[in-house]
Amino acid sequence: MRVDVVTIFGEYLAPLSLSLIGRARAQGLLDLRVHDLREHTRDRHRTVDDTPYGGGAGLLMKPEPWGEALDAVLADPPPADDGRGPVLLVPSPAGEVFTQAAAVELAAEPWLAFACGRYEGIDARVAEHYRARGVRVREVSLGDYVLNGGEVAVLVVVEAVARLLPGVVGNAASLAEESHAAEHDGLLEHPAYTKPASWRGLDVPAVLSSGDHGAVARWRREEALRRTARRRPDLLARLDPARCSGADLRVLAEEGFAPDGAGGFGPAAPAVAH
Ligand code: 97T
Repeated sequence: MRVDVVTIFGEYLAPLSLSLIGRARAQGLLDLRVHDLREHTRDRHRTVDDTPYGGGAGLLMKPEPWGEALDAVLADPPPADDGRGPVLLVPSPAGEVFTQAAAVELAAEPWLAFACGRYEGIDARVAEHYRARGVRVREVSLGDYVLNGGEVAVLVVVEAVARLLPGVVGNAASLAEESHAAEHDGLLEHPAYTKPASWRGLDVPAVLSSGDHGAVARWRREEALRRTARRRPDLLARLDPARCSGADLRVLAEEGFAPDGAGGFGPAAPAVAH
């Protein structure tokens, strides 16, 4: 996979030379190229930002350096380009939330390009222009918090995508990854323990040493359901009641959830006293 990143802070991407991603690059599985946006300015001060039309605090990134930089990236396709060009990812707090499903989609692409905004973002005409030229532009957010710029989002997206590429983590691991969502119904993982059996007065739950594989599986399922209900109730909207046992329904009812009539679970209607 080819990945181009345009940024004014290339040093921020140094971690992409480490660990599994660094090895994938050394092995040629990932061809990651970092480009300095300022190389595409034409003024003496290499200006990349300016004040927003309509007023307001902060600075926006000017469109002209982005046009020059992204045109240069598009003009140098990898051999694997299928003619569709890259998916252009623009980290932004106003983007679609980046999920594992998006990582799986992007891992199937031969070419990704990232535009890292700083300050308050990039002049909106840049995304509009490349969309009009047929580039598949995706504005992506890591979640509901504020960063200083897109570079950390690039670290996250590249790691999530690259580890899905054949040979990066090891085939067994990537196959397990694919079955993971389906097997666990999109629930949070149950808690996990290793040795010693007792640590600082805390014991590993006895069922995990019982040798009763059925009991272990039921305990893990219950813990996953309770954790998800308490920490990520939004995920229960996508839990199929048809895939739930009577025991599952009882656990979810204890946590205050019932089938929502729309193929998932939602807060149970409070019981009314007669
Ligand atoms: O807050 C940001 C500023 C620039 C680029 C991206 C972000 C962001 O991405 N996910 C959350 C916030």
